[in-house]
Amino acid sequence: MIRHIVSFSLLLAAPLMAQADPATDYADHCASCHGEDRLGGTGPALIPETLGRVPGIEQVIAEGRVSTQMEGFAAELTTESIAALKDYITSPLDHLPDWTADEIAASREMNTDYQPAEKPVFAADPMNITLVVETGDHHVSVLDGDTFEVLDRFATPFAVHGGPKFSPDGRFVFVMSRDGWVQKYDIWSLQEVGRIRAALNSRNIAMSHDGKWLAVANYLPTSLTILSTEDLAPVRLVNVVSRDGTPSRVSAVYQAPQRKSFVLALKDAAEIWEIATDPDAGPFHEGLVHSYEKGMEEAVGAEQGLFARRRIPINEPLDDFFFSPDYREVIGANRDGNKGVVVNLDVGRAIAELPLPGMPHLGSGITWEREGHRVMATPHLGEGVISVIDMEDWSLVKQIKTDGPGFFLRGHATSPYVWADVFFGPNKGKMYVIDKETLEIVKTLEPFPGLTFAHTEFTRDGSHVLASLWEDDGAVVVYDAKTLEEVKRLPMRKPSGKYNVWNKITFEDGTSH
Ligand code: DHE
Repeated sequence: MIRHIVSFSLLLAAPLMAQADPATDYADHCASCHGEDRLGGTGPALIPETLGRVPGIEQVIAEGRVSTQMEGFAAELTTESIAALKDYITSPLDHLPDWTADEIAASREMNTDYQPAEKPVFAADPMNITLVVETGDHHVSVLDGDTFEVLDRFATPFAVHGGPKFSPDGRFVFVMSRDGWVQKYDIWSLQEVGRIRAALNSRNIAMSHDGKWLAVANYLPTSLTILSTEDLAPVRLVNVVSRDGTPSRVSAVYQAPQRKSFVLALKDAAEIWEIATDPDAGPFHEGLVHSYEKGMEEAVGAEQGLFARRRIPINEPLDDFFFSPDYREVIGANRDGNKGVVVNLDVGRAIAELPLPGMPHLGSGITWEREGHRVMATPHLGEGVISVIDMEDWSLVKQIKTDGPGFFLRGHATSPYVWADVFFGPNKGKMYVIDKETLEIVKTLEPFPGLTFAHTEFTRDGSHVLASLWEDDGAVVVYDAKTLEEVKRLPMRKPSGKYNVWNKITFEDGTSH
């Protein structure tokens, strides 16, 4: 009889153990830190928009994350339950969540220990500071650009993405995470000033020409949040809806300093938006209105003053912008990733198309002078090629073949070379040094074959180049920009982007903006 009961209970237990219930597991084990709605709490949001780029999710659920409050659940959850939980948290939400102006304002946390220093608390050149984003454990290292000493290492919100943005004087930096958190850090004082959650899922940030406003481009909700850079207070929440009433995600927002505006790439609408960052000299000042073709005034609307918005209708949604140095023209990539469209922002319409198959990554584009012409170069995310384009007539000068698709490019006015990585595929350890005149690869560096070696940044004077060994036990490798020899290796936790204060605030040609 006893034997009978045991085998009966085993029969019952087998299907029960196989039956994973991720919603209950989520509520029991995850909700207290990550929010009942998966939109984040003390832990990051667990939604595909945030997790899409995070490798090894099942391992993190099972084993936790070192140096964080994320514990492992291998003892409580079966392998099947962990797999089901991973599917659950990487599935899209069944509704579009809101994040109201009040919720944004309530999320603001200012650092009460913050003491603004009167001058930098270090002897290093404050204009030659380079920040290294370490995605391995969500920190930023503050490097002295001359000695490469780490002056500070501060914790950031989870999953920082895009370039941090500096105040025009180079003193403050603003860092954004995919969860919509924006953090303000004082480089002189080496202290965090505060942070605010501008949205639930964001793309990037842009600083206004005068340093007063910071715009945050958002996917969730479909909005642009404008913050005061002074105290991070939200000053405007722009609901992004196309002319036909369709809400649109904002792919990215860009600073257009000469135009005194922000320019927005919209993911779901055939429009480019421009938002004035100056009450008197926005996109609608007299000179520009005169240059509109007949009929364009209607499309422009009558908005005036600070944050006035202008819509520029285009034929199809464009993403991933690159601007001419005078910010009159923007090149965007179409959704199919097979062409670049040049839009003149003054006249408000497309003026040229470029054959750029293989998903050009225009946001990483850089420019330089070559044989009396200004050229721009862009890597392609879908093809092992770098396209070089003449910016006067928008013709294709050359396609430089590489051993795999790359992500980032960097140059410097003082350097005869452009540095280009391979980011995808078996050759992701390769870094090319390309001659700006001949457009030939002059050297291929591969110090860690098979490991990702990507993204470069020059020091202020262009004498050194920093490259990332993009691995958990990674490093920033410093090269002499002339001899192309390695001079130093700094251990870092999965370093991604690096940003030199001077190169960024002076809009150095060789850096993407
Ligand atoms: Fe980025 C910049 C969009 C995936 C690391 N990335 C940018 C910018 C945009 C963008 C619009 C410019 C913002 C700025 O600096 O103001 N990135 C996208 C995508 O659409 C894409 C392809 C898919 C996505 O999931 O968003 C994408 N990006 C990635 C990654 O997978 C990378 C390699 C790792 C990560 O951290 O997510 C990555 N993106 C970066 C970095 C920059 C960046 C390091 C800043 C480069 C710079 O030098 O300025």
